[in-house]
Amino acid sequence: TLLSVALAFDLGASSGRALIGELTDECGRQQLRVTEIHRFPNRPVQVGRHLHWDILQLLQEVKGGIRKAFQQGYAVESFGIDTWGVDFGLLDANGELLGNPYHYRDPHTDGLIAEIGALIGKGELYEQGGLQSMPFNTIYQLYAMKKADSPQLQAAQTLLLTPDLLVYFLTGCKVCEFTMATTTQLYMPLEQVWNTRLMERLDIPARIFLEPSLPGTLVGPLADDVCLELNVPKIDAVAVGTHDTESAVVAVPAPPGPFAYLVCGTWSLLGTELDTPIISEEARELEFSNEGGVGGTYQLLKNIMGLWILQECKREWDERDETVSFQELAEEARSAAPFRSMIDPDDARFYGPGGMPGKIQSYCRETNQPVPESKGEHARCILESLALRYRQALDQTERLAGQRFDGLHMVGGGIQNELLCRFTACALGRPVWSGPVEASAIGNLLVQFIAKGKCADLQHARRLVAASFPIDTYEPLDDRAEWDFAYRRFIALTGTP
Ligand code: LFR
Repeated sequence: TLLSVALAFDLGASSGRALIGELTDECGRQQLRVTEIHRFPNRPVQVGRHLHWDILQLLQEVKGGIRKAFQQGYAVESFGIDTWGVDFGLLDANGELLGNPYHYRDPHTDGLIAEIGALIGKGELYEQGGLQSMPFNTIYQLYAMKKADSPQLQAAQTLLLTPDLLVYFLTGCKVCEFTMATTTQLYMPLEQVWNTRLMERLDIPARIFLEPSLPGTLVGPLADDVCLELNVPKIDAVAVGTHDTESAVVAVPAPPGPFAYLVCGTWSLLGTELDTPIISEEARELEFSNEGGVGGTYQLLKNIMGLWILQECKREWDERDETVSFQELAEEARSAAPFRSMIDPDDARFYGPGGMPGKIQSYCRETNQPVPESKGEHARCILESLALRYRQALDQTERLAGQRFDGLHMVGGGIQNELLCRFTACALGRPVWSGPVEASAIGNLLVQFIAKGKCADLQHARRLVAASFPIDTYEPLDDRAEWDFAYRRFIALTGTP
């Protein structure tokens, strides 16, 4: 029997998708069945000096997904939207969008980590926000606008983070979902309030921030004009764990008890789930984030540059008309020589778009290593370096949380790269359990089911994931000594054990 049907939109930095989730019960055995009904590219647009999201196109695709769900006969009861963190739109006093939202890789935040760090004090910033200072954090974006005397910021009445903005366009209801709020670096996770004093000191208007709503909050029904336009009934929007990373963590099929995970996509988020933030001296030195999660959790995690580096290489090669698929890249990496050269994936040069193969070459040249020439050598260098970085981040997570983990759960689109999963198991010397791929969309659906009382809690949700999706296990191979040796080289290169 069919217990409930929900619709999830998961928007990533390069594509978005809509998935139907059907919660079923066969003789007391509950399962979640998901079907992808819509997928679309997310193409940022450069306008003058700025890089923007095409927010109206994204809205159009979300509307298209809602229409398709009903056209295909699904009796959808609710929908939820999750996206990447930190980005936002500003509304004026009439509730209209002011300008096109900036893309988090817009260079207008260059240099602002140092500037705000000097103004406020790095220690104080960390003690209050509990976040790794990343150039894209909302705080730096708003400060960039303030420094540019942005008329938009002056006119702004309300700030809506991307998922909340899309939900607002569809329902007319304004909320600020909690997990996204905690990515701004303007929220205080220990006190659980906005950091209005910090806003004042930076001249960021406190009036634009709404009181956060917890994941699972019912936002409101689709607006009448949207129902008319799409010819669909008035289904409810649920504020899920609207930050994609937090939705993905909901879908980690871990049994009860502490576990370590890696959400693997454009970014790699590696960490563990806790009840309270850890804002210690050591956490600050290692720059770990405490992000608000679903169900009263905090996620202690490290943000690592991730498959972005490989995606950018591929984009460059495709543009040079040397088109290559991720599959082919993995094949070529497999046959390239092991441990020839390695990079620190978090070196700042890899953050911005463009020229990625050249950046890898210059990094290797500067660090007196053999310079990768072929595509396979580049890909091997990236994948091995990421695996080594994961080992380092897992060690650090264990130290901070005072836990030892038997293995690592990997979820998200990046796990389709089997070589990366295998390298990670080898680098860790521990098993990797991979799956599900569509973790964010699945977590999004599960929070909708929790909101409607169809699923009890996080533990129930994770049992459902384990019962519904295949999980692959990668065991480390017997090349331990080589990986240990490579790890020592990696530590010497990056300078932080
Ligand atoms: C992953 C993610 C990360 C966040 C980065 C930028 O998609 O949401 O958690 O740090 O994107 O928003």
